[in-house]
Amino acid sequence: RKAALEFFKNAKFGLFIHYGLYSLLEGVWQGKNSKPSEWIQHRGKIHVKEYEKLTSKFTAENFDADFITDMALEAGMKYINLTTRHHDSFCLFDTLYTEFNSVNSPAKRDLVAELSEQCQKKGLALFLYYSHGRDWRHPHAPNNEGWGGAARPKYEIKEKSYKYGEEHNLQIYVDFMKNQITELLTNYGPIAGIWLDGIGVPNKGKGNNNKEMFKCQELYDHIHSLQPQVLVSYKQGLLGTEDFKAPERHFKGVSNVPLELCDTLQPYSWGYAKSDDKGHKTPDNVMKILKDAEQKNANLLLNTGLLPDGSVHADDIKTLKEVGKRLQKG
Ligand code: FUL
Repeated sequence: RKAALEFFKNAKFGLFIHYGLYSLLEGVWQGKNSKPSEWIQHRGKIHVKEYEKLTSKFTAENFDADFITDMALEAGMKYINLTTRHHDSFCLFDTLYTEFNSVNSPAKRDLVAELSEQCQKKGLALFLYYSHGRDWRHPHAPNNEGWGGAARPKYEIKEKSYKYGEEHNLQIYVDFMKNQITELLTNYGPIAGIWLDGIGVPNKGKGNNNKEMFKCQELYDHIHSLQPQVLVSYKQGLLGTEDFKAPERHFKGVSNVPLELCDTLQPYSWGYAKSDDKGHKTPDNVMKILKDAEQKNANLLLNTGLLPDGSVHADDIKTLKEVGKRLQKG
């Protein structure tokens, strides 16, 4: 992992991609904007069966890994991080553990496979975002009771597909996540990093200790046993044994491990949002954020929210090209 860490410390700039079923709604549900847009199932209190209907519209016809990787290289980026499975639980890869995935949609495509192939071909490192703990579909994922109230959407009518009380068995969910992470580290060639985005903070009041309940250290060891070079992060650093920290945009302080800040080209959301259409970040904005990151000795993971059809927003393409030019000039 030493070489991987060296690479990461010098990488400086990576592309974050948010894409999933939520992208199809463009941040709007029943006339209301969801902030952020990728939280629309939660914000709009869309029940599991209703949300699932979006699968039939997931065609991803303009998702083009060749184009995306070229764009990242042109922008001077060294790596890409894709949301393989966000909080809504929809997977952009082929998996034995749920039918709720892109291969099973009209797209019939494994987007992780397509991206990994292009990354390998072009020498870009591939990081995989995986929502760890926050899951709005799996029956045994953390419920609001016991996990601070924001784990699941706050439905007015109880979601029937979730398990509650004695029937709820977190271990089933922990095993499910481990199995999927095993798939991600087995089927897609060399992976540079796993970016676990989770509930993270142990819920003091209720006595639930996520670190232990999610068996995080066991998972990290398992990841490293499958691919030793994989860099593991868990947002702010849950256990302190993560290889790097990824605390989002407004980080203050110092870190004892390599740091990665992430920000989004849209004004607010990570997933594509129509209401964010005006005001995407400009090359000037990005250059400033890059400079800030550099001053903090951090990489910048800059996000684009793909449009419903999987294509990149025109403003973001333009901005990234211009940033690449400016970086080359130095
Ligand atoms: C957060 C998520 O809840 C957001 O939706 C987004 O993915 C951001 C990068 O991380 O924790």
